[in-house]
Amino acid sequence: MRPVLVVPEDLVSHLGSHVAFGGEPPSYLVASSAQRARLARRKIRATVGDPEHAPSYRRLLAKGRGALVVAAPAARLARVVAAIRAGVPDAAVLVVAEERLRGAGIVTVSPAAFADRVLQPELERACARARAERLRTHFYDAERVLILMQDDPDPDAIASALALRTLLGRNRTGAPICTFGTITRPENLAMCKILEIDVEPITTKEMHAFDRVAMVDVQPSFLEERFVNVDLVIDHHPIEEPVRADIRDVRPSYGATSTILVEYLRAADVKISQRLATALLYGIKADTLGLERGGTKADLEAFTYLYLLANHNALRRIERPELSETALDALAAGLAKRRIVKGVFFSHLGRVATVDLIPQFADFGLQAEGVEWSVVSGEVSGDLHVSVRNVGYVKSAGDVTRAAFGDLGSAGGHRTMAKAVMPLRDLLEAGGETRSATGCQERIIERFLRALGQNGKAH
Ligand SMILES: [Mn+2]
Repeated sequence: MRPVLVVPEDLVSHLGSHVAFGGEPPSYLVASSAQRARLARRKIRATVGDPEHAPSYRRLLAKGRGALVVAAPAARLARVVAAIRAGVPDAAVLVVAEERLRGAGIVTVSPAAFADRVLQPELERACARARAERLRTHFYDAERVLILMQDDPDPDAIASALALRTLLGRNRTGAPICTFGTITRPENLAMCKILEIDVEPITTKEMHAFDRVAMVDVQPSFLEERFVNVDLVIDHHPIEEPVRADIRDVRPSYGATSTILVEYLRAADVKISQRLATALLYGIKADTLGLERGGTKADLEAFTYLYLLANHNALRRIERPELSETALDALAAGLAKRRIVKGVFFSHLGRVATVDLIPQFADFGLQAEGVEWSVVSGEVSGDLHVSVRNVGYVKSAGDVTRAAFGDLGSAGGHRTMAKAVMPLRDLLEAGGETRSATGCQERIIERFLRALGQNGKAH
């Protein structure tokens, strides 16, 4: 059904035939036939009638119940709405006015909301476009651009680097993605492998072969190396030392650097491939723990946009690495030795080949019936690694883990995930036990439950 706009002529001339609702241009209710003729010349449909007269609306909506959009001067508004209510009591009415109008079936939208919801986002897009242009111009004539990340690049950094390279319209040769360190976490290695992203190691010496340097998800002061000139820094970490770079875009309120890059790409109308979308989505997911930590409206919007473009199969493969036969055996043994005490799933895996099995099994432990916490441990070259997970509505995992193991080594984390690493011998000696797997499990249970009690009850 065609919506009807009830508006004084000045607004009609502004809206004209440019507005459409659900693809259908509206018709107008105007006061005189001269007005209607003027509109007709511009191919705008209009009906003549008195907007303060109820029968006008009965005639207008005789063939069906269309919606009415009312934008009358404040002085006449109450009379117009009263006439509408008398003429077509059940019609949907949208009023454009500063003040909210009371009444059944009446929705008010203010001109301020128009500025807020329509103009503001477009204004931001215009600014982002200008920034993107400036950035691209700065790198335009460079032969080789170095895209630099932190020493153990995480998914947000890797995705941001790939996005920057795309924004600059370059390839691996023209803008390699580099780190002074190396990628260590298995998920991050899986990300690079599955999405075919080449991260290259670099030395300070090799750095001089580049004529431009860009940093993503890191700032010059976070790295040990000293830089003569940095061209660009895009990051979301808090600024500790003034950022020295020709172009700086640091937004500590953002959950991920990937979100900033998505804004650039969208503003510059750069096509985001499925591979890039998958990387960026994973970057935001990893840095915000699936939007649970530090995620803002901007992150949510970028996330929603990428979600439709990403390859979710690839994402699953990155997040859930394949398990080898050895890993399955270790998990089977861990399951057999599990202890569930006071809603906490405990399992000590003993010696494990790779450390990533421990957090993976900790995630799994949380699925046990009636369990709110999962504490999984394992030994890797003399160190005891403990991974802690919880359901989210209980005490902070970071706090409890620190209280339980902080005196023996590094321990901490976030609300739902935490980890601790300590020399195995220290744990056993602190309890006066001999070196045995059972002793280790018992020590962990005892320490963890004590810390949980001190730190408040579950719920
Ligand atoms: Mn980040």
